[in-house]
Amino acid sequence: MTIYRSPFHDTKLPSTNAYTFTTSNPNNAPDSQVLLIDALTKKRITYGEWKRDTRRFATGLVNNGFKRGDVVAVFSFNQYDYSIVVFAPILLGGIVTTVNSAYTVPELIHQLEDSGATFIVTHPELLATAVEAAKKVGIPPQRIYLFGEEAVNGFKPYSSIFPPLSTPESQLAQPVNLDGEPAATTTAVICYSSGTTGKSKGVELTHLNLCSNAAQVSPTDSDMTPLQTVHLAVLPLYHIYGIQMCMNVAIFNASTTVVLPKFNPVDFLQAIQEFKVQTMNLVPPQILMLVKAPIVDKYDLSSVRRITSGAAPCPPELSVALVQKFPHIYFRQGYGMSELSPVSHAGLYTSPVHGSIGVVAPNCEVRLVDPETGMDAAPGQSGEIWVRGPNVMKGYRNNPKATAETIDKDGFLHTGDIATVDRHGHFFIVDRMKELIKYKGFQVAPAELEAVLVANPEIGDAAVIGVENKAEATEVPLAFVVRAPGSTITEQQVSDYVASKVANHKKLRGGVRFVEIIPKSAAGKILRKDLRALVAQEKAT
Ligand code: 4UU
Repeated sequence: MTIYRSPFHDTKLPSTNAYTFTTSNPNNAPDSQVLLIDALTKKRITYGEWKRDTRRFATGLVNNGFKRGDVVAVFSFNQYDYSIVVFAPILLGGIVTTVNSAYTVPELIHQLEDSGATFIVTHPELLATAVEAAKKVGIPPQRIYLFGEEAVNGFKPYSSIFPPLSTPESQLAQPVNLDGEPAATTTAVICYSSGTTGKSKGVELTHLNLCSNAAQVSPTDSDMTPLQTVHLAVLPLYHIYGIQMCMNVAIFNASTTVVLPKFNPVDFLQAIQEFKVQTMNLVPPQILMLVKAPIVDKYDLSSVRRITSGAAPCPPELSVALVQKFPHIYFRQGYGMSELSPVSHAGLYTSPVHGSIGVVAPNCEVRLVDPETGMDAAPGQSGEIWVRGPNVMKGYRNNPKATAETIDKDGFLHTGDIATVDRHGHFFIVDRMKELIKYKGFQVAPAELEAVLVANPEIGDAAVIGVENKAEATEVPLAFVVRAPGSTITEQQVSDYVASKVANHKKLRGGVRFVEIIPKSAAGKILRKDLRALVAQEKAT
């Protein structure tokens, strides 16, 4: 059996409370260092204020009945103080579940129910959705708090439960001691992912998972110094890529993080210029924008040193074009998965291999396995990436069956991604065998869209696959639909119907095609491969 390992030595794993790790301050940042800046309002939070307010919010939660193991749902687009709300329950040995801010009421209900959330922190713009979902799952209104400083319809800011500023530090909540084994068994974060099949599931990540992954990423970063930089958080902070890179790792390094509430090209470019941003984690469509959009030339991006792309494939032509246009930028890809906390592979900024997701992260063991035979892929051949390491999730919440289907008895997590590896250990993703579709890095689960489609009485059967949209450097979902007998539903009506039921990123941007029958295996499984082959064949002719 061939196991691929990192070119880096294993690193010491910080088996402790994730708050304790995140604030361990290896760079000796002073409390006066600016940790967070709101790109739009320019409000700032220093390192000292961040630690104090995170503990004040934790204290307020306890005063309102929060107990170890309880779950806080954070339902908001990016806020500069988002990490305060995330780390307060974590320091108490509680759990945070971060929710996609585009979610509709039913999508939010599913996550609240499945995670067992009993508190919600949301944004005034999303309050109506939060209140409706909370009512359905029985979360009382006095446990719904807001970002910002204003009360809205009787709902108060989360800071309203802080103890007074004069409270001595000794009376604020302390991080619970999870040193050793408890760090490996205590869940800190539950993020939602469809994994390799089916609908969205709760990925339970422990304190050890989070701390380990931050420590694992460090060596791949540190071929460049300094680690303390001005970092831009434009990725959604509810996604694991944002949770780890824009909060956990950024705070650990005491980087000044400029937070953008939502991505749009003008605010993004303005923030880079104004705050002299040096490092950014992005997704491929944002790289495409930097390369292609004429508006980019109006801004001074000379401060930028390092860009990582992840969450979806970045074609080599795109990253080559980026570094040709901006010769002062070092580029690499990272690869990961929510279930891997998330990073198992990362490139090295100073020796880029375009098109590669990088080398294996320290403390990870990787296999490439032929999905047909279950044996090692032959040298030079592609195989499914299997990963074992301290960053592999605890499991899917309330779902031992799905957990057992994803993590095998030897502890390897089967990613559903197909890759090759060159003789220097650079991995290249060549295909995806799982159902998942990535729209601009956001997850779209075909099974979920199929369930929405067949719930419509005008639709007899349906299947969804991802198709490439090169112009936007992304995949988009395409639906194959069998009309119910007698139905005359149109493509537009199907699209509009789906759009009315799901979050924006799940819309059928790849279109709708009517067919007579959905190809299925003898066991009734949709043969997505056949549908993909059909699209590929049409493209070729
Ligand atoms: C081709 O997308 C993520 C996590 C991404 C991430 C995080 C930190 C990347 C780099 C980094 O430094 O998680 P999920 O769970 O939303 O989606 C996981 C799936 C993978 O299984 C794979 O199919 O997203 C796809 N993916 C990629 N595909 C992730 N990164 C890449 C990549 N190239 N670089």
